[in-house]
Amino acid sequence: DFTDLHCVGNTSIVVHLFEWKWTDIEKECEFLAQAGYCAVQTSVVTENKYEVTRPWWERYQPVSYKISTRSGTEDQFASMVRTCNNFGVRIIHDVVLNHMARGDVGLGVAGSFFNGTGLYYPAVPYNVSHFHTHNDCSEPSNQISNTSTSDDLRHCQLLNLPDLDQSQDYVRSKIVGLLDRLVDHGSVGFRVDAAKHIHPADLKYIYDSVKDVLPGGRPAFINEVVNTIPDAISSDEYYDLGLVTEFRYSEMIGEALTKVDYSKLCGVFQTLLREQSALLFIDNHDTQRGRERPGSIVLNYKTPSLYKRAQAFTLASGYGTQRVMSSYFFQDTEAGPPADSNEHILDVLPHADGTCGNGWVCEHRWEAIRNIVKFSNLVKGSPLTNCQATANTVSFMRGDNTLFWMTSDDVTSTETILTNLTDGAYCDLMTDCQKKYVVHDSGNVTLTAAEDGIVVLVPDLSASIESSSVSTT
Ligand code: LM2
Ligand code: CA
Repeated sequence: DFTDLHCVGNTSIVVHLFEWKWTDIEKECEFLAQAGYCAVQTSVVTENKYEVTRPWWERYQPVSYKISTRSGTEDQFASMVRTCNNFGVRIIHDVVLNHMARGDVGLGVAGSFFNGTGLYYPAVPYNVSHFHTHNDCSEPSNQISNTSTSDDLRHCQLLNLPDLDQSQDYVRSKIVGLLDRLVDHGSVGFRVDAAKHIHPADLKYIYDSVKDVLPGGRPAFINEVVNTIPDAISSDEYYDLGLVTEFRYSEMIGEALTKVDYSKLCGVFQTLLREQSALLFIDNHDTQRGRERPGSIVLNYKTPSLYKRAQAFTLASGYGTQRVMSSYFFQDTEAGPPADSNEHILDVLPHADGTCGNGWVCEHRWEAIRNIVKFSNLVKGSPLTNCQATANTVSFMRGDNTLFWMTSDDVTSTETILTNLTDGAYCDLMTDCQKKYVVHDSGNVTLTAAEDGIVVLVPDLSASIESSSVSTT
């Protein structure tokens, strides 16, 4: 089983701290533990090619398997993992196993020499014999295309990047060595970049060979399989290999909320990858920059009110495993993280109001998202029932005594719905239970849109505590 994130307590949600430094993640873990996040997904850990303009995507071009990047040194890395584990927050890493850096002779960010044209990476070491050649790929261009066969999708080059041959024992041993080293540091899992472009049988061999993680049991793997455009590969080929990214969900939720077409929301889960495998997210570092299917709608932090609703619906549903994106502000889709004139990444500066300074968005700290994380943990394992939707409202229950409701309205509007809630006193978790509701006449409740259009009803414990304190004093 490669789906277990080894979450501590009742937590389950992953937060992607995209381009954060190890020292900042280390500082953030106390907050993440309090907020109830299970795990952090970090940016790529291995040494990458240096690009003069310092785009975020340079990190997807590995030069060696040294743990040394713009995010920090191996010592800082080790300290981060240790501290976060002590707070009960797990660490998983983005790893690039499909390819190596492209280009002529150059240096990686930790000083390692490479020759991309000659397929020579002496710091691993890899040489030309460890890569797929044009003979392994039937595309005249040696490049993956939309119409490639499944073998070509795995043997040809993705974006001109030198494609490793993971069927070779030597290549497998280098990759397993890297993953074992990360496990030794205390990491519990990996987001495998471009997993779609690696044969599942090769991944199976590699995953089976990685050692057990420190909490005990197998590491988790999030297999990145883009599934928005049908092609020769099907996501279920990865079901035995851990979690699988569900990119179709990002588009469906983006479209339903943008077009105010809530009526399709109750049926959405039946159309997705099976629950034990599905990894759901509103956006990731690619899709939030519009690197997605032309014409598709994916939300990001730039439309906060839609984004909060999308996140709330997703986390409240509890379907599959969920990942929250945490970004930096960008205009230019190539631009790397906020940095000083020496190209050092700026510190994340958390503010008390749920925002962050120095160019960081910190979606995972937004109050609405924190409240819904609390709800998700509270109802973990409770089935989703009674889903009801109109064109612009949707509601469902989790278990017997909680209700999620959402409206597209930003102004105060009300809706009365019939639920299966027991009559009595409830309060809205989105307002820290300040706002009270009464369920009456066998399950009727009148809901009022708050600022973000989201209401989460839970039993009002203060009502019962007050009445019980009356009887005991
Ligand atoms: C991924 N998943 O499968 C990542 O999520 C995605 O962000 C990566 O692309 C991709 N796979 C390869 O790891 C990014 C970025 C690309 C960029 C690559 C490599 O979206 O634009 O490609 O990283 O750094 C860049 C250039 C591209 C060029 C390539 C090779 O943008 O024009 O291709 O480098 O030099 C000729
Ligand atoms: Ca490949």
